[in-house]
Amino acid sequence: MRSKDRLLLQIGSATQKWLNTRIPPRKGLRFDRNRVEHAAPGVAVLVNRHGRITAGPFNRGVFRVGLKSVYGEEAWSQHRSWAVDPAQQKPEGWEFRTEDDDFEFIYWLTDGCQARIRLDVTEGTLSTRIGPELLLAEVLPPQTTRRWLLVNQHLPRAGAVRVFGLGENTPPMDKAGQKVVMWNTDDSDYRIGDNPLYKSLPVAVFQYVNGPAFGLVFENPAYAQFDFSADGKKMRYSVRDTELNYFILLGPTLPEVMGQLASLTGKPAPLPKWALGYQQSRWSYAPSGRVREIAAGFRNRDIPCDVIYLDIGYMDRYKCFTWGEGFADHRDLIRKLHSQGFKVVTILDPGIKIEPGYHAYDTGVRRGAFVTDKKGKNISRVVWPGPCHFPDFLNPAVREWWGDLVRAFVELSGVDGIWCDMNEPSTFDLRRTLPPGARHKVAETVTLSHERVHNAYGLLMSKATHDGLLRFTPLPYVITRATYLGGQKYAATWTGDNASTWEHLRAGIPMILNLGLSGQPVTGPDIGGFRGTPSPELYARWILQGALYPYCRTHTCQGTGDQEPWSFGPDVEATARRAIKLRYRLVPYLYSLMFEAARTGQPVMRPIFYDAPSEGTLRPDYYETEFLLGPYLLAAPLMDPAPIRTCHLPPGKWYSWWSRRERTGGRDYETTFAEDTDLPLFIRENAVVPLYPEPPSFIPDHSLSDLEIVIAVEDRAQGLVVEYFDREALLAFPVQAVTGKGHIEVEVGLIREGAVPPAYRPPETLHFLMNRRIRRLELSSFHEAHSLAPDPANGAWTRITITGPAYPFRGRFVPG
Ligand code: MIG
Repeated sequence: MRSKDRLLLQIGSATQKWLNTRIPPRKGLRFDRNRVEHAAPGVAVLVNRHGRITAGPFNRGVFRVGLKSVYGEEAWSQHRSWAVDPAQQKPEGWEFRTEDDDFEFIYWLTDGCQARIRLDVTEGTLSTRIGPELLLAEVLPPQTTRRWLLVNQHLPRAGAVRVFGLGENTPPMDKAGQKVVMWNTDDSDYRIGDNPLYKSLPVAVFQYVNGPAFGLVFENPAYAQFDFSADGKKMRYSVRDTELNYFILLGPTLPEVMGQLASLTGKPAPLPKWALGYQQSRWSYAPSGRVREIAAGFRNRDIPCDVIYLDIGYMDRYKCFTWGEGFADHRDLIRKLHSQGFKVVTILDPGIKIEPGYHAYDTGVRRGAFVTDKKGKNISRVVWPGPCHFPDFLNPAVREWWGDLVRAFVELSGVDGIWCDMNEPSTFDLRRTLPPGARHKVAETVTLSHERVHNAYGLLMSKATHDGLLRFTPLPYVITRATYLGGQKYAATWTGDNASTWEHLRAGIPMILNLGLSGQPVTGPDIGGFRGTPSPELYARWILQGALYPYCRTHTCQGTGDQEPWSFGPDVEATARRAIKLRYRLVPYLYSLMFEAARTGQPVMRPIFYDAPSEGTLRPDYYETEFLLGPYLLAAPLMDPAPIRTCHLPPGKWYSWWSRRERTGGRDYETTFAEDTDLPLFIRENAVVPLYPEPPSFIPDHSLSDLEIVIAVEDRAQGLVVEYFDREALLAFPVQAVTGKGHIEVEVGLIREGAVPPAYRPPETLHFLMNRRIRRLELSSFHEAHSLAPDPANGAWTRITITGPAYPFRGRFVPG
């Protein structure tokens, strides 16, 4: 970038910060001297001079606190919650006690410990004990000013604690000592350390070293700020509004915190299986002939790819729901790409060009679909198409209108999914978003100012898009840049305009991990970086680790060099092919992880301390540069051009993916090039990892005839191989291998629920790869044939093939 442009950008973003960021007051009026208005096992309501406190269990392991001051405008909570589904409120499993003047809510945690949340009536403060230990306490009553609510939390429990989550943020991953702002912002030149960015996920996850984990979730879409003390033990949350719901997620482990978060804000939407494939994008592939070339490039070079993105260049002068001159043949283009096994995803921005005669504009004006000023006049701001109006996604009727536009567009063109961009919302002026006083109509007679709902705008654009597609396809595919608490119900996300630098490569893993811990399981950065052109070494390293990201897409800005896997010479092309083929081998495993995310809210990519929060795993040098893919794989990618690094393996036994050599966990290792190749990857003991035996060039929508299952049994290996699922239907194999006296008992069952497409047949042939020398098989279920042979990569492992029907399967593997 030229230095003049850079300077302008810097001035612009400083002005934007000045106009949009707020300094919260240090103190306000205390919500103390309360009177009990209502007290029952489900909820206690306290009132004081300045407002009211509502406290009670939300559901299993989740406690809710509502604060509402008497100041300020109309309450949104009376009308809607955009993040939390009140239908999920089932205060089961809680007991209620009153003692003196105080109330106590009691919950038994899964580890047998008792959690007690005590509400001090007079002070209006809460304290949470786990067993005898005080875990969390409010140091002061909640406070209010005419514009703000303030909550101060203190963690009195001894021991070191780290603070994770908090949505989209650059390293360091641990937010202790930091200020984190929630205000969706299009910072198109973001640096490491900058915040706020595009998304607001006010979820703080506390993890003690060798101790419990718990979470705090703050529900309010206005401007908010978290301030953490250097030791992570004091936290202040300030929100520029006069109402707030916050929630305590009791844990006491990280996987349970994630389950509680999903029960509170919703389960991630199942995505179509092809969303797990490699995706290719640039701003912009145009005209359509260029898109055909790119598609052919993948197939001719034997590099697997599932999705090609069309950025704003496909539109007629950037008008949503139109096709420009270069894409007059778009229906033919999309038909052709489909025939080659590609899916096509097109971008949509919220801004609708002001142009009478343009259908989206005309119908929008007629329906009163746009955000207005106080006088009811549609607000105009410049974005790519020129002056635009902005759909009021807060209004359910407008979401319906937008959903109709999306559905019609997709139906006519054959497009497979929608990419929502610029939905912070972003505008081309100094403020770079809508004015604080703009009005949103949240119900027939109620409007709210933009500044109170700003962070929900992108979420509701993705919801409108998702719901529109849902009328057309059972498994919508939406990816969004801006989102808010609960966004996982509608869309996958990416981390916006990163840069083609080593620093940004290193930010990728921590960003995905914290987004995952904030409830967003399918995310990833632009591989290779958006701003600028990566060096061949940088792209090679990036595609190697990127091949294992939950969301795997290369994308770049306009005006940069080519950024396809083959753009960096034959060596990098070969590396990219190998990396992407590894991903395609892993698709059955990734699909099972997506299922787990959709059912229980577990992130696809997890920090190495996820189920072992030890001193060894809770060191930033390791947890920011390594990751678990689901429960069973650990990657320790090379983060710079050097071919060797040190990594830490959590306790237990591990095997190198490539050499299958055994490693003992709970230790640091040097990865040696020859043994680990350029992507150090490890399998955990007791793993069950399903694979495609041969990587396909795109993900088929049926199962393949063969499936490979890696079983690294120590005493009991368990897993679920998910072949097919959507919202209602499931076809899966539970796999179990248990070591007995002189043999290993192996079982593969079959689960079928709901209407699995009739053409969907489970694989005929199963290949097991087991971490033992196996001499013979004793099979107690019927099969046509079986064979066994030492694994060519490592003779201590055995390959076993069972031919049709491969399930249900039961047998003994006899080692020797
Ligand atoms: O003002 O559509 O983050 O991925 O290529 C820039 C053009 C708008 C920002 C997105 C980026 C996309 C670009 N967009």
